[in-house]
Amino acid sequence: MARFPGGLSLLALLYFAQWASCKLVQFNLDLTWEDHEVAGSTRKMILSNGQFPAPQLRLKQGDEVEFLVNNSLPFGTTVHFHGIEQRGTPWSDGVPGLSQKPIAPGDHFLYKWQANEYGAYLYHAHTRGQVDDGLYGAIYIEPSDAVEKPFHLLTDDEAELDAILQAEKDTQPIILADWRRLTSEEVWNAQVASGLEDFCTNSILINGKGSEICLSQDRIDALTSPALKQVLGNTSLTDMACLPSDPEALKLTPPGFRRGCTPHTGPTEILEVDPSTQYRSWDVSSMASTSSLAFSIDKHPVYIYAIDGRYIEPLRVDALTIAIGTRYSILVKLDQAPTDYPVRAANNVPAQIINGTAILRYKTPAATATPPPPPPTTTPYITELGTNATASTTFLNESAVTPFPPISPALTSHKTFILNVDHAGASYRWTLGNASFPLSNEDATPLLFNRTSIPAKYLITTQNNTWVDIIINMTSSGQPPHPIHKHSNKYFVIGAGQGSFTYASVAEAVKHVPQNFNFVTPQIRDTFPTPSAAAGPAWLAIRYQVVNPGPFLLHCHLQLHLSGGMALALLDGVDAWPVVPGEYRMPAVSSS
Ligand SMILES: *[C@@H]1O[C@H](CO)[C@@H](O)[C@H](O)[C@H]1NC(C)=O
Ligand SMILES: *[C@@H]1O[C@H](CO)[C@@H](O)[C@H](O)[C@H]1NC(C)=O
Ligand SMILES: *[C@@H]1O[C@H](CO)[C@@H](O)[C@H](O)[C@H]1NC(C)=O
Ligand SMILES: *[C@@H]1O[C@H](CO)[C@@H](O)[C@H](O)[C@H]1NC(C)=O
Ligand SMILES: *[C@@H]1O[C@H](CO)[C@@H](O)[C@H](O)[C@H]1NC(C)=O
Ligand SMILES: *[C@@H]1O[C@H](CO)[C@@H](O)[C@H](O)[C@H]1NC(C)=O
Ligand SMILES: *[C@@H]1O[C@H](CO)[C@@H](O)[C@H](O)[C@H]1NC(C)=O
Ligand SMILES: *[C@@H]1O[C@H](CO)[C@@H](O)[C@H](O)[C@H]1NC(C)=O
Ligand SMILES: *[C@@H]1O[C@H](CO)[C@@H](O)[C@H](O)[C@H]1NC(C)=O
Ligand SMILES: [Cu+2]
Repeated sequence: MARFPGGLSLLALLYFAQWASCKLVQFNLDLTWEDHEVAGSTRKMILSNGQFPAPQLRLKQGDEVEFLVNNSLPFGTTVHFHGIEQRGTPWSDGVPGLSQKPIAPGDHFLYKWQANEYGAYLYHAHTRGQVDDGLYGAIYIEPSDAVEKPFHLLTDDEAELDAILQAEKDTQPIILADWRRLTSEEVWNAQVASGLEDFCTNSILINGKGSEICLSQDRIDALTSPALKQVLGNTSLTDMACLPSDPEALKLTPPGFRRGCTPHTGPTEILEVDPSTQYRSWDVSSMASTSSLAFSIDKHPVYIYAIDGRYIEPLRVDALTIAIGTRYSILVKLDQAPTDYPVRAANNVPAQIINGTAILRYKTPAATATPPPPPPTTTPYITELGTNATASTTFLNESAVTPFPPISPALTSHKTFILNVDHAGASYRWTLGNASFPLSNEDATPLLFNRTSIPAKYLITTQNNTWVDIIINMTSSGQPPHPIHKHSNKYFVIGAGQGSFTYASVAEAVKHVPQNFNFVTPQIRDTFPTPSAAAGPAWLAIRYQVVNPGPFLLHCHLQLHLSGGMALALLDGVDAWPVVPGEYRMPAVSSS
């Protein structure tokens, strides 16, 4: 097997000689648990082929993938391919208790799937909180030549179109994230001990790079909104600029849990661009644990042309919110003075004030040995709170997104599930539906092999080739937007609203609040944030067609909420349940 620098082992073979474009792509991921420095401080974390973030997987639509995970971690793990449909390969979805047993330490697992769809995806750990320990990387699937592109809606100038097409071909990932000095298990144990939820992090990372910045208490107080000050009463945000908590409970947690900022300087991501190419494309995604990140590049509005790996009618905005698990493919016009520009990511939920920056750097001709000009003092589009910094900043309005081409879902559905979301007993435990999905379900015999190995209250059962409505019903106030991720095929975002969802079905709701629904050009997503339920109840309605029998998880992608139980297993197409190939039966179900 060919070994490339960086430990990436990738071998591409012609799969069938007669299908020149249909290749077999082999990818090896060696996982190790090591001391590594991120954002200026060293902790134990997961490295993938010695790297963080994990190496990018680049494919062409139609490729067959063999992804070998070699687990040298001291604990079991799995890898999930976020947004990949796994059409006909539910055993490769990477969810313990649903599609496989955790890969034991020292063991390996071969995931095999086909890249049916084009666009920007991710892969990440899907066992316990391990995504927060650094196991995530980008996937890009170049569209097949038959896919129609929306760029003629931006320009009809042939040269400019060529530059855009080339930029798309050269697209690169920008993965936003947050990072803690505590490991995911330290966070989990502290939550269990204290009953508190740890929605605070130490730094915001852009492609794995960032610093831990400690603001002065004066600065924190100045940034605290009047509304929040009212709630805080005579207390203030902590030195990590986080909501404070019961001091007695906090004693049961280590420093770094909501308080205990210690400044550390780490590297800054430099995104170098060559202005002679006219355009650059990035797939901006978030693998944050808890932060909701507003994103912008000073002096460079962005043209969003795809979301969650599907084209849209391009939209020009100054800033957008990247919810956890979502991917926004953007074009940036390189028409500014050739110097450095801040790329900003700022948390926009009130639980914590935290941000990070990268640098967009115009490459200057190699011949000129002159030092780069000083960074310009540009006016940011967004503030440290992720809000508009000027009256004219335009933010992406998700309701204005039109898929390209638009697809209408069925106008009626066969089944409706209303899933209530609320706290469950402790502030770190959550419900989705009638129950709070326990982490112990990850140790069950995978549902793929036994559909009753997990109690029915944690499951939804559907028939193949039917249409299903799911209402995420946030029944209490004080909840942030929940980025709802569905495994396997995408769903249509047909409605959303503030207030109580008091209807029995979408059809009934449409009679009362038709303005809250869109059946003509709904977004087609695998991850979409619910409206904020900060001030009171709110709801999100999604509709999907069951086409791929198997057990697939539906969950909030805030890691704390997922570990805290905001998840349900969809037993899709129980009438056409898959027969698992022999190679996946063992050792997947060898124990228990
Ligand atoms: C897995 O990792 C171990 C330890 O690093 C190594 O000995 C083994 O060759 C690796 N296996 C594969 C299939 O890469
Ligand atoms: C802050 O308010 C709490 C209750 O609202 C009160 O018990 C406490 O004494 C106050 N502390 C100070 C320093 O005023
Ligand atoms: C956060 O944003 C402020 C203002 O936009 C900026 O000065 C600061 O450098 C940012 N912090 C980090 C860690 O990038
Ligand atoms: C942000 O936008 C709002 C609504 O358009 C506006 O009222 C506000 O003044 C803007 N903020 C700044 C700092 O300009
Ligand atoms: C968002 O877009 C929708 C649909 O175009 C429009 O009705 C709505 O007014 C927009 N919202 C804002 C805040 O601009
Ligand atoms: C929740 O419980 C109600 C009442 O027993 C039942 O009708 C509903 O189907 C349950 N929901 C789920 C998702 O299991
Ligand atoms: C499936 O799991 C349930 C619950 O653990 C168990 O009672 C049942 O015997 C299992 N079925 C098979 C076929 O193993
Ligand atoms: C949805 O939530 C509202 C509260 O916001 C509640 O009144 C309603 O009963 C819930 N719907 C169901 C089906 O539980
Ligand atoms: C499930 O339904 C889809 C959509 O009709 C169909 O394409 C697929 O073949 C069905 N799967 C099985 C296993 O019957
Ligand atoms: Cu959530």
